[in-house]
Amino acid sequence: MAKCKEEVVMKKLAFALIVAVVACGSSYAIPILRPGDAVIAIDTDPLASRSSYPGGENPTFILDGDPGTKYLNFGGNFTGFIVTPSAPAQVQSFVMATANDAEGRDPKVWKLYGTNDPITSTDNSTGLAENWVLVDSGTVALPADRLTVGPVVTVNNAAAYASYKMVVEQTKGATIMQVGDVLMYASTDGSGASVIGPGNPIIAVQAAPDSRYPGAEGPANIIDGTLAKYLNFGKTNSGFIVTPSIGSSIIDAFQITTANDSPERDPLSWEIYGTNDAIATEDNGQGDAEMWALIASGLVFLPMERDTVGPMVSFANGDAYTSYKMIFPLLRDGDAANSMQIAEVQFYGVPEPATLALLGLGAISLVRKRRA
Ligand SMILES: [Ca+2]
Ligand SMILES: [Ca+2]
Ligand SMILES: [Ca+2]
Repeated sequence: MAKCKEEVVMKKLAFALIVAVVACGSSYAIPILRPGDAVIAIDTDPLASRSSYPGGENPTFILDGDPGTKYLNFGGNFTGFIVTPSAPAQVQSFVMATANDAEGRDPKVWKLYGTNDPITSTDNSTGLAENWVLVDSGTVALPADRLTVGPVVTVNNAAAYASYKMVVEQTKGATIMQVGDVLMYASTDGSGASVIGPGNPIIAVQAAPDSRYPGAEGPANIIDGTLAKYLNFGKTNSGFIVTPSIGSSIIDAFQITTANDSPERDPLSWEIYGTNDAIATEDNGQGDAEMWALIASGLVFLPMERDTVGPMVSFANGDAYTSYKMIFPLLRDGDAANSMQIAEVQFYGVPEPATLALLGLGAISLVRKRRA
C-alpha cells in the first residue's frame, strides 16, 4: 500500500480542465472521474419485499368490478399481485380502472408474468417462489380522471397460464401504488368476459431492488463537483457504477467527501471492482449484469466533520478498466442510519496512453524532461 504524494503539480490545461497531478511511484495519477460521467445507483442485496396494504384496501378489491374500492400498496414501485383465474387462460389484453384519488399512485410501467406452477408464494412476499415467464411489458396511459376505466392494453402472449403476476414497475411518480380494478381478457381487444374476477385467489407481492434514492439526491451528485450528495436508502451494500468519459484507466486511489449531515450514514468499508464490459445493469439494479473483477477492498475512516474531504485511500492495482463498481458493505452506524450517503467521490489513477495524449498530458512529461 504505497501512499501517494498528494498534488505535486497543478496544471491548467488549454481547455480549462484543472488536473491535479499526483506522484505515485514513478507514474502520474490524475483524477479519473469528471462531471457528466455515466453513473448509476446500485445495491447488491437480493430483491426484497416491502409490500403492505391497509386491511380495507387489499388486492381482492381489484376483482370486484367497482373502481370505488381499491388495492393500495405502500411498497410503491415493483408492487403487484398474483392472481389465479378459475381455469388456465391465454391473457391477451387487460384494462385497469383508476382509484378514487392521488393520480401519482396510478400504475404506469407494467410487467406481466405467467406460470403453471402451483402458487406457493405467500401474501406480501417477493412472489418469486414459482417459475415465472415474462409474458409482456409496457406502459399503460391511465387517465387523470378518477374512478375511470383506462385504455385496453394488448398483451403479446402465445400461451395459456394457470396464474398471472402483474407487477407495477413504476407508478406515475408516487411512492404508493394503487388501482381501482383490473380486468384481464383472452381476447386482444378487451372483448368478452374478464378471465379474472371475484373469488379468484389473489395475493400482494413486491420484488424490489434495495437501491433507491430521492430524485434530487441521485448518483450523479458524487461527481458533480459540488457538495450536493448521493443518498441511497439501500444502506449497506449500496454504491454506484461509473463509466469514466476519460476512457480506460488504471486506478489506485480514491477520496470520499462526507455529506452535510447524519455521520452514521457514512461508508465504513468499501469494495471497488472493475470491468471492461458494456454496462447492462439498470439504474437501481443489483450491479451484476457484467463480469466484475475485485480490485481492492478495505476500511475508510471518514471525518466526523460534514462536507469534508476524507483521507486519500491507496491500493495496489495494475489493471485497466473502462467501468468501476464501488459498494459500501458497512456504514459507520448501520443500525442508526436510514441510508448511505456521500457528497463526492474521486478516483485517482493513470489513463491509458491514448487518453493521456487526448488530455495533453504528454506536455507534462516534456516539461519534466527539460528540467532534468
Ligand atoms: Ca375495485
Ligand atoms: Ca456532489
Ligand atoms: Ca442494501
